Amino acid sequence: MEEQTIRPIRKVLIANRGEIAVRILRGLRELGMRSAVIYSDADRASLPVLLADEAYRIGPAASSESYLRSEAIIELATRIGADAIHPGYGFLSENADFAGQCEAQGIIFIGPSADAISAMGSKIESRRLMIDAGVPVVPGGRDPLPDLASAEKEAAEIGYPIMLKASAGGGGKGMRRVAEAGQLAAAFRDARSESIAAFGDDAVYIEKFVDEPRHIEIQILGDAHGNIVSLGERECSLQRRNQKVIEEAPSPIVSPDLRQRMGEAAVQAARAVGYSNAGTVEFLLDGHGDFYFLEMNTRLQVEHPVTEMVTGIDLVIAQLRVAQGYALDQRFDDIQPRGHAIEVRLYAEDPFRNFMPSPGKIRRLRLPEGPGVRNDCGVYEGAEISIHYDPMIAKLIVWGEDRQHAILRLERALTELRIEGIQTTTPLFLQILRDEDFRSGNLDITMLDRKLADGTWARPEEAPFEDLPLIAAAIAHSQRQRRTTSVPASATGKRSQWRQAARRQALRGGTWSS
Ligand code: MV4
Repeated sequence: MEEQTIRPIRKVLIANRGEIAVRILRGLRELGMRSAVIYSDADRASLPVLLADEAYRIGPAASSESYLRSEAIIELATRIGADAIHPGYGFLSENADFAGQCEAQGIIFIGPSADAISAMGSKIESRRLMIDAGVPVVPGGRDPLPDLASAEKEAAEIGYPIMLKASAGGGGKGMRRVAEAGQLAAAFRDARSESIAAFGDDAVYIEKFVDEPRHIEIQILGDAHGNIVSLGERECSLQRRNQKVIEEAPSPIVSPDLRQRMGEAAVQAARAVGYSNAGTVEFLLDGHGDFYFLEMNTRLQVEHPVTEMVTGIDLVIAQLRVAQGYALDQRFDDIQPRGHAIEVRLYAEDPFRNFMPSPGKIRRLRLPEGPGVRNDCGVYEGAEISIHYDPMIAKLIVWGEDRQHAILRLERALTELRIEGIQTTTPLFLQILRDEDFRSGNLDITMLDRKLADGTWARPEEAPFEDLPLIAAAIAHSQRQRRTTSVPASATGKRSQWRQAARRQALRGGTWSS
């Protein structure tokens, strides 16, 4: 057996906020490691600050003056004697300079090497690496397009429709679908200027357009000894503007054979950049069952819990172990999913008003419980949701024996959930779960936008409001106190009828019950 050089981690600085900071500190506590968090002024009274062993103010609310202050964060880690920094997702998690600076200062960056982050940060570079490693990529160009003439030539060879993509892109920025040759000139100009504006880089290349694909990603895990394993796929096709809404594992369409092949491709992809720690390889899967490398996310992802639920592996603990130098053991060989997990992301947004942000105070919070239910929640009742950060406040994850059971369980859990004071994406989930296409597993990346645009998923008819009786009682009470009127006896009887009806309705799931 290969000798292991172990660098013990005793204290970790969590350079993040919200639910992922809570998730990470839970893992730390289970391993007996001390947790320290940074917080901005907006997060002084946040849940991670309450739960962590230590908490340090890092700056004002704006991310650029707080969670993105890489130097201040590394200095703090050194000052408080943290052995490692966990970046979570977003913020500094995919910043190669930050990862490099941590290592240069003798602090373990809980993630891959700076070189691996940087190689996967460039789409053109990662595409080239994947082609050389034998990982299938979308048919298209290998180099940035120097001018319109070469774009026209390449596009004609590949065949329309094509996609123009910014090498520095991600999240769809600098991306243009081009249906025919006549549209290329304008699209080329737009993609370039968008990429310059967003990334200070005008490198753009061409891919064949893949029509109505699914987004399927493979969770991988690598150690410091060159071992890399696949933990199976997640189905993430339900998203809107690169914001995922529901994720599940396994994918309803992926067979054991396809899982094996995608897993091997993902491991190849990770191997090509000497990957260690947790990472995700994103693929497009087309209608013929062909899959193509899209990009690699070099961090722990929001949707990691669905993989944890079906594999039984705690990814944060695995991250902490491999970051210390421990090798992946036989437990990680040939992992197969057991049962089915679904995650919904609770955003403080109104899903039926173009996902308008809904900041404010959480006046009431009741989280679902019971068999197979997991809440990864970053807030508490009474907390303020500010406009400064990502609007995702919590994730609800369920596990079931199979997909149908998971759907029923999620419906059950959602009827227990109450969040008041802000709008959330919850009412949308109930509609999705009752959709025939969703239930049959017939998903693609255009589905969410399509069903919102055509009104299939729309604001439901006003349900008999569960709190109506309580409000009526409160009004009656205040009127009694002011000795203006008294409540007639008949109203009391009515009130309890309303309450019973509302309760029944709530238990059945409001007006959407079928
Ligand atoms: C594509 C594509 C179709 N064909 N590339 C969107 C974000 C970026 N990461 C890649 N994206 C896409 N690339 C080709 N050649 C369709 C998308 C796409 C998409 C991909 C994954 C999940 C959701 C999506 C929504 C719209 C478009």
